[in-house]
Amino acid sequence: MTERTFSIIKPDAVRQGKAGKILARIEESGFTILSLRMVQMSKKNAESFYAMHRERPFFGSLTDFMSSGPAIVMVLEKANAIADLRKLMGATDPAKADEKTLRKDFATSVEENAIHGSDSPESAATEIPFFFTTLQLQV
Ligand code: FUP
Repeated sequence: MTERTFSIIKPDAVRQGKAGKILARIEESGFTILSLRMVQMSKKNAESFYAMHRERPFFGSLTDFMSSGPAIVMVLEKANAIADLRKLMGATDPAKADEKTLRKDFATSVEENAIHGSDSPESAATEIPFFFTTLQLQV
């Protein structure tokens, strides 16, 4: 069944000029880019996006980082998109990520880890409309 997921190429990867290579790997893995744009989140935007982590010790640092520069937000489509993107991304900590995953190849630390991908259908269903309107998803 075709499925949609939400992804962010994070500010570290955009700053380091890795966005093109990451997008190419995503496309080569069979995802269709349904909608995409560059956005610089405010600290408040990042705090609402990561609200589920607000009690965690890294929340302040994570939201500073996520609002530190432009990111690329996108909606991707393919069969099994949510699980397959998580597989392509690799573990949260790049030191633990498998070979040939995006985080192994492009992330620098557990915080500056290059890419976000929805972790469940429920997350995708809230994350997609956080950034994209229905109109922006009509292709
Ligand atoms: P993931 O789903 O792999 O992005 O990981 P989590 O949802 O567990 O964490 C969300 C983001 O918080 C990670 F992408 C990076 C950040 N984070 C830290 O900065 N430090 C940690 O110890 C864990 C996560």
